[in-house]
Amino acid sequence: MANYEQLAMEVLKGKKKLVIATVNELLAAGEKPLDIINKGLIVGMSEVGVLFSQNKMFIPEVLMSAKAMEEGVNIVKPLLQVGDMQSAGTVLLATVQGDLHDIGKNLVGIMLESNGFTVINAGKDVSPEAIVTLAKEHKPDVIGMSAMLTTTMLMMKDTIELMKEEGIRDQIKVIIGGAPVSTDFSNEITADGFAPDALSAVGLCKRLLA
Ligand code: B12
Repeated sequence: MANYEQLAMEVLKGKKKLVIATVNELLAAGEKPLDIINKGLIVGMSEVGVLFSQNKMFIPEVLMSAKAMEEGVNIVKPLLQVGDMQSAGTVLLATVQGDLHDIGKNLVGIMLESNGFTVINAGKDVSPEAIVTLAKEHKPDVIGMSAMLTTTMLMMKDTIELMKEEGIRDQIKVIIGGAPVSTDFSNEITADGFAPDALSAVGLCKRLLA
């Protein structure tokens, strides 16, 4: 019988095919899609983070884990979506310029979508200019920026400054997330809020749009 520990271990070891098989087994056994993400896939990826910081795992292995995680997420993602429910709001998500980390940001997107938000995922390495252009085009209620590097988190500030210059800051809430950022940093750069994980990101968006 497949279980969550096994799934986490398969993500950690970057075993794409096994992850796919285990996710399917868990679904067949009636496990909830959200639990598969939170109790299995994320647990494995968090352990990757720990081992990577201790130099016990290296980039090629991390990429294999990331790929395995993505395959698992791709299976459960369609099952999370809420059909024709009226949109709770539109969120434009982007990983900031210079930053290629997108796993966490994509999870935030999935969680928002499964809670009725419309998500425009602008991808990774997105410049302040590109974010502002997309914002003018799609008129989102919220812009969510992700950064995982201490060197790229300042791009969030640049983006907010550009939004002010272009006159769109007042109409759009800005939230931030990612390992190096915090509520203090959010206040410092005059964002509207920080959330430490995908689930709290949903709560934050709901509060800001209430
Ligand atoms: C996977 C990974 C990679 C992968 C990324 C693959 C991908 N497609 O994303 C690869 C191998 C490409 C990579 C590359 C690099 N990485 Co890297 N990477 C990681 C690692 C191990 C895991 C990140 C991850 O996916 N975590 C799992 C997800 C689920 O968690 P999360 O990202 O934190 O997201 C959650 C929250 O933060 C929040 N959240 C995230 N975004 C947002 C956005 C909003 C709006 C909100 C509200 C919330 C929110 O919700 C998410 C879900 O709950 C971290 C270690 C760590 N401890 O984080 C290092 C880490 C981030 N990387 C690091 C480094 C140094 C690098 C490299 C420079 C390495 C190198 N020498 O080349 C490059 C940089 C590449 C670049 N230009 O971006 C450092 C950063 C150090 C620093 N302080 O700046 C870390 C912390 C590792 C370490 N301890 O040294 N990396």
